[in-house]
Amino acid sequence: MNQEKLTEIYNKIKAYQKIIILPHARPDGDCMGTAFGLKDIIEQSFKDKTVFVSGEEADFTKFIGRVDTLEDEDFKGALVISVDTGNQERIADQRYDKGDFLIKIDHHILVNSFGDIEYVDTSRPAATLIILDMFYLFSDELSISQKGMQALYAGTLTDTGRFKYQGVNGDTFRRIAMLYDRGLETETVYRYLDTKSEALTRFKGYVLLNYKKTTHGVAYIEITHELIEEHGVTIEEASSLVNELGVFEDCPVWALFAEYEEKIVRGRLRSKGPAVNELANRFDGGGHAMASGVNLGTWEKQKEILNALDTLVKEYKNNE
Ligand SMILES: [Mn+2]
Repeated sequence: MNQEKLTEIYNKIKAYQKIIILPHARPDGDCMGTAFGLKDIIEQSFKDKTVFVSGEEADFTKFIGRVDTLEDEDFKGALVISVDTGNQERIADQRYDKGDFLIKIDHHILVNSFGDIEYVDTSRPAATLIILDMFYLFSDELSISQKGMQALYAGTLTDTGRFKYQGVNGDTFRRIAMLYDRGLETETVYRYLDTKSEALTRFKGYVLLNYKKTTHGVAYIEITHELIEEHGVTIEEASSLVNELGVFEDCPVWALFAEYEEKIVRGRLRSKGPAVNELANRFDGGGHAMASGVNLGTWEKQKEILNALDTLVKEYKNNE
C-alpha cells in the first residue's frame, strides 16, 4: 500500500463535488464491488457530493448496484476514477477523458499507463482491497453503509475465489475484518452469489460432459454462439463456468473459449501451475499470473493458443 499516493487520491476526492466512477466492460464482481463500495463511502462521508457509476451491467452484479446513464455534459468538471481496469480500451464508458481529472485505481499487472494519478497495487488480490486500504487510512473521517460493505465484500469474494487464490494474505483479512467489525451481513451476498438459474446449471452439465484435453494437460471447453442460444444462457454466465475445469490433477492449466455475438472468440485462461499472463499478452490479452483473458478473434487463433498452452504445460511438467 502506497500511503502517500492514497492520500493524494483522497485529497482529490475531497476537492471535487462531482465524481464519476468507471468499471470495465463485461463487468465482474470486483469492478462493480469496487465502484459501488467507493461510491457508497464517498456518499456516506460527504453528503454534498454527487457520485455516479457509468458502464455496463451484468445480471449477477445488479445486486451490488445499478449504473447511471450519463450525458457527455455530465463529465464536465468531474473527477473521473477508473477502477479495476489495466488499459483504457477496456473501460466500459469510453468518455474517461471527458472529465477534469482522471485517476486509475487497479491491481492488474501494468500493461499501459493512463490517468493523471495512477495507483496500481498488484499485491492486492481484488481492487476492492485498495478501496479498503484507503478506508483504513482515513477511517476516522469516513463512513460506509451496509450496502457499501456488501459491495466491497462481494467484489473481494469473486476476485479471490472466496479467499482461495494467490495473493490473499493477512492484509486481505485485516481489511475485511474492518467490515465485520462494522456489522457486515454476509448472508445476502452469499445468497446472490450462490443463486444460479436452471438454464445455467444445465449448461454446467454440458461443460462437464464436453470439455476436451490437450496432449500434455490443458483442459478446455469451446462455446459457440449457437450453443449459448440453444441453452438460453448469456455469454457472461457461460464464461463464469471456467473454473469447473480446474479440478483435474493432470491439468494445471485450463481454459474457456467463447464466441461473442460479433463472432469474436475470447478466452479465459486459468492456472494452478505455470504463469499464463505473459502468454496472454501475446494473444492480445493479459491479467494475472494465474488468471488471464485473451482476445483471439477467430477459432483459427484458438488452435494457436492451445498449442502454446500445451507447450507451456509440457515444459512445466518437465521441470516439476
Ligand atoms: Mn479485479
